Amino acid sequence: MKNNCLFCAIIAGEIPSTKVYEDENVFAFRDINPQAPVHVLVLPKKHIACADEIDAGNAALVGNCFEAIAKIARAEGLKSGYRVINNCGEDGGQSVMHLHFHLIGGRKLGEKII
Ligand code: DGP
Repeated sequence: MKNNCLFCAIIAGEIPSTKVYEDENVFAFRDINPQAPVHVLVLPKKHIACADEIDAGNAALVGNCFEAIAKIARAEGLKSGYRVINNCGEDGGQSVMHLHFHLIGGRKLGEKII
């Protein structure tokens, strides 16, 4: 756990959240400002600041996150698809510096950057 990290505090239960999934390595909760009917943040419990810090020593946790994403998507009934987004760093628009994946779905998603 990193001091002054909002998402570490949420994982520790110090700040309330609407949890949708938890296992040994992964925590997931509903975004406070949902952009779609389903908008869940999926993150490794271990503090990794951003995608730029992924390396051979922690990459398995990213795989764990994507395993969780598939489970959550099924549990949320996202049968016809969804989008997974990661914002990295200042230019990428990341506002909370604890690696997280936005799982968004529940409606036909509009504009795509790519
Ligand atoms: P990003 O901009 O990619 O770093 O996404 C951060 C997301 O975190 C943003 O969509 C809003 C969400 N968020 C920020 N603070 C809180 C909070 O206290 N609780 C919850 N549930 N979500 C939060």
